[in-house]
Amino acid sequence: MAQEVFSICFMCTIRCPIRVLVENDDVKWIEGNPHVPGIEGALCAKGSAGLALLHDHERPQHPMIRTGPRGAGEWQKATWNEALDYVGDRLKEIIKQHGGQSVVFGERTNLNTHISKTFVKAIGSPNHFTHDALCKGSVNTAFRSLTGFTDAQVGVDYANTRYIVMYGRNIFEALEIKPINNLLNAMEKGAKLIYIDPRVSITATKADRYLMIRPGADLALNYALIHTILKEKLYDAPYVRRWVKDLKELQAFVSPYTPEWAEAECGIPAHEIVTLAREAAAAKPAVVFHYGYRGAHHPNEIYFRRSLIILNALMGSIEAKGGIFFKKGPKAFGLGDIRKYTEQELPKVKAPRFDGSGHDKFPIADASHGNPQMLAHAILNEDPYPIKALFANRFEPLQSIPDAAATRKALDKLDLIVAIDVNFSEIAWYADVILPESMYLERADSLQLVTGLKPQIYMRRQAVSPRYDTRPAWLILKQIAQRLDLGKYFPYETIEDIWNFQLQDLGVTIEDFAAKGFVALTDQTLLWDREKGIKFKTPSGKFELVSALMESAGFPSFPPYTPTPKSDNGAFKLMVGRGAAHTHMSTQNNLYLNELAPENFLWINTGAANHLGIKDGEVVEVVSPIATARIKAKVTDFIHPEAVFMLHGFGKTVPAQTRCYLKGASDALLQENISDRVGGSPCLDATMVRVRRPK
Ligand SMILES: Nc1nc2c(c(=O)[nH]1)N[C@H]1C(S)=C(S)[C@@H](COP(=O)(O)OP(=O)(O)OC[C@H]3O[C@@H](n4cnc5c(=O)[nH]c(N)nc54)[C@H](O)[C@@H]3O)O[C@H]1N2
Ligand SMILES: Nc1nc2c(c(=O)[nH]1)N[C@H]1C(S)=C(S)[C@@H](COP(=O)(O)OP(=O)(O)OC[C@H]3O[C@@H](n4cnc5c(=O)[nH]c(N)nc54)[C@H](O)[C@@H]3O)O[C@H]1N2
Ligand code: SF4
Ligand SMILES: [Mo]
Repeated sequence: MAQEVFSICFMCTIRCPIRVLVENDDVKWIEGNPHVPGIEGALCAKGSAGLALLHDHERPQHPMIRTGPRGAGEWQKATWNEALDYVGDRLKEIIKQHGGQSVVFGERTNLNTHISKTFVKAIGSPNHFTHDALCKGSVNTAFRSLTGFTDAQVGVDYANTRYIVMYGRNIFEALEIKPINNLLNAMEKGAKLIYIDPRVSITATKADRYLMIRPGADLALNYALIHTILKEKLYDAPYVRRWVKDLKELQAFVSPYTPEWAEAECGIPAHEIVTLAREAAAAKPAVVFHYGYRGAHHPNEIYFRRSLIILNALMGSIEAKGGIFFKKGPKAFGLGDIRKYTEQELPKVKAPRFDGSGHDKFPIADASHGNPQMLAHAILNEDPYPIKALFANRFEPLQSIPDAAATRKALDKLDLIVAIDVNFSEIAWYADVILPESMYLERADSLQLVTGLKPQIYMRRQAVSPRYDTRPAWLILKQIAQRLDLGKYFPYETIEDIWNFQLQDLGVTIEDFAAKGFVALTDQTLLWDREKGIKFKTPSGKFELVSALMESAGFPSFPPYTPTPKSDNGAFKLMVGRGAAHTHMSTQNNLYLNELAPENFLWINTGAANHLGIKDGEVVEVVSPIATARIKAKVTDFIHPEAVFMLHGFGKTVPAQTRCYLKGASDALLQENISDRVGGSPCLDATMVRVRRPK
């Protein structure tokens, strides 16, 4: 008889709840947790391919210590004691000679991040960073500048929306199951989806209206929308009067930005812009101008994200049913909070961060996440001090940070690189030590608090025993800390110890998760009172158009619009993104997913391709200011003539990953490392490239 285990998927960081059927310590079936509304059994292709990762012999099977030059693939198989001693000994030496700040620890935010942060503080380093700035740093700063909340504290009420506008938020490919199901239900009930992208993505094909925009010109469109909304008084007047500060300044600022002006800049006809403003206003406040994640990463990104959030405020949709809302945690319902190990008394760290986050280089970026795009600069220039060791835990600096060649060069300067990974990623292959983590079906992790209109807690339970000699990261970090005599900061032996600690203030027990895999902390939905109760966390307590946060750092809230330069003959904006079959750069070697999408292609407009003599399917060279790559062309009418597009995550160089080895091209190699210094994100869609037939 198969046994049912409720857990949490980790084929990507959306972390959908799953139900796993296990027989004889092997996984027979994975599906979405049927008890969770919005999930109800659904799983994406990547989630199903968790089975292939479990059984993959092309992943690290035991700890490994490098014996040859970095990246040469010469390894010595090690026991856990040998590998952990190796890391412990080197770390002790480095900290003694160069101080704790010389150690940088990067990870994709995960359920055990409170343990990683404890580890970094315990060794005396300020240098924990997450992927966040690379993903949505400027969204985060934009929200803080206007509302005082981070983007992570904001959600979209897809289920009840009546009108949703997405700018490169390619939700049906760069997917999240629950939001998609809720959105599809809303669309069945009549909600309208408007999609704006220089490329006809799958989401464009499902939209009620698709608008092809010039790459990088979304801000012009939004200023014209705001212009129209203010001029025609289409906004939610009582809401705006009550909550929105500095409307007059906004009005004066947008007055020159007419729909006709925007048409010339962004290519969307003026009458379409006016229609969009009027249609959205007719559905208010159940309207969403989606603030997005990744589409449209350009140097003006902070102002683009701000303009999107401002459109929501004008529609009165912030804290409205069918709009966007501030997520509520257990405290909002008068309950205790989930505990974290970072709450304990930890050594005080005086050194500034290595990346200038929240400091000189990115004064208003969120320093609790950092700015990983500064990694190569900090190492190569010893700015602000020498960096000697890097931990990459569930993070891939060689593919997730622009200008991979610079990153690789910087890594050569380090004394120690430790990779904690489930794959032979580029960084694992370049590391000194690989500490293989058990994959998610083989391990349990810290609990997940999902805040929202109804907060819930989810549990990742171990479904089967590890196939190979691997361990969970929460144990690996404790065992390294013990070798540095810092074990006292990790007061647990088992996952149950961690769970009991996390739950102690909540009146919930481990047993409560048995029936459905999660615990709902309330059955109430909480939206704040739109007349009296919205608790903006800005100095004024209002939605601040002129932002105290930005102005205090010397950044204007409304600088004049800078036009996007016209691409000349043969130069294109390189846009990147995700497809439904892969997670970033983690899954290209997965047996099932590799079959679905074995390589990436360069989308190029038919007219532009004809002009350059490029044929569909032919291998072309993409030349950026810093690198050249070869990739097959996909010649299509479905992309703007000023842009080319490729999927992120290909062009891998690790021979141990035989299925994806040298397939397609790596975007990180081609992208220049330019940042939006106000918002904090690198501009991943802003590199200009030329395309040519190979000589
Ligand atoms: N299958 C899958 N799903 C995922 C993930 C995954 O790895 N795989 N990752 C998750 C994560 S971490 C994230 S951040 C989200 C990302 O979710 P999205 O941000 O929706 O995803 P991207 O694939 O980056 O989509 C970028 C889109 O922006 C468009 N774009 C580029 N430049 C411009 C521009 O100037 N203007 C406009 N309007 N559009 C532009 C591109 O053509 C592309 O279609 O997806 C999440 N879901
Ligand atoms: N050039 C370029 N850079 C980008 C992007 C882009 O489109 N182009 N997108 C940006 C975005 S939106 C994001 S969110 C980030 C994502 O950046 P990353 O977080 O670096 O990417 P992921 O693919 O999510 O996974 C990183 C690593 O985690 C490993 N991994 C997977 N599962 C586990 C596990 O259970 N345990 C451990 N220890 N390791 C595991 C994978 O093998 C991989 O090496 O990249 C950003 N950077
Ligand atoms: S979106 Fe797919 S891969 Fe990501 S957590 Fe959900 S089921 Fe897993
Ligand atoms: Mo992301």
